[in-house]
Amino acid sequence: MNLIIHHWDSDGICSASLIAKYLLKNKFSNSTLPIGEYKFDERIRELIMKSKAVYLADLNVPHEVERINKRTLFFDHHIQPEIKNKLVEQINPSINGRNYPSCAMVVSEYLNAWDLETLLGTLGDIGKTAFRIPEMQEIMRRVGISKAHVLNLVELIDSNHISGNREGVENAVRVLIEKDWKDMLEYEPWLRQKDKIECEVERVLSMVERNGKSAFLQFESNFNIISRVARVLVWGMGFEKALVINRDFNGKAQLYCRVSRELAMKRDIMDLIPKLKSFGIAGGKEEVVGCIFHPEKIDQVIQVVKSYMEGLP
Ligand SMILES: [Mn+2]
Repeated sequence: MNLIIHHWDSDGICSASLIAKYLLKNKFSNSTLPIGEYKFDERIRELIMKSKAVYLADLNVPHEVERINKRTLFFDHHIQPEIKNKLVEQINPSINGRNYPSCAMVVSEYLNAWDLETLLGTLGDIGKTAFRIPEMQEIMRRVGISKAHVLNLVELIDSNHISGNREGVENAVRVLIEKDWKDMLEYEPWLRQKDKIECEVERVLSMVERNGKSAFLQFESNFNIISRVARVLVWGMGFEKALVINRDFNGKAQLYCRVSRELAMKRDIMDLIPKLKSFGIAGGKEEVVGCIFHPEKIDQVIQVVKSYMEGLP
């Protein structure tokens, strides 16, 4: 069997669907990684062992790809080193310095197949700016779908990984292949999931501690909603600074810091990243910094970040 391993987000799911339809004529099985973890688990390793060929989509895991011992086609758009494994063909324009907004576009170009999935994957990664790309406008005309419906579909597709539903992510590839977009908009499991996410976001937001223009929020949830919650606090509720912590995201602690655009223009918060790297995996850009770390370090991390935030103008 041909095995597709893909990222859990809309771009990964849509890329997998394009590969399945146009390259594998729907003869495939598919799997995603444990949500939130950029490494293979036992289940993935076993599936690779049983498969004839492997297809990878939108998964920035070059260290894992180096160790695959099957013929592999590796589609991606993340900046990553050239793969040395002779069994792997790497299709990634970033190797030649070309930036692609989505893996779905890399797959579409390679297969010369531009479909609704190309649009849903691209929108998932770069948001509404995708509507400015001429190829995306052409797809919308051909499919006859509105911007609002496209946005809604992406939200439904992403509801799978946001609610931590690995099986849902994997099923979504078949849903995209088998259902027409109007039916997908009414697909019950996705609608229910989206409702649950809304409720969880509401529940969490009710616990915010206000301190002038700063928000501090601690919660426990196995939903991956931390970035969304921080956006609501700053963009929606008008806080200048937000520090959000999920104390137990499937056993790990997540931290997310966001400041308003105005504040970030005066003073970006990127120098917080090296401070957090000693605690776990950290990254970010001008106005947002995130970190994943072991829960026993929570108090220490909060102390560091709180005093950093207080020192901002
Ligand atoms: Mn992507």
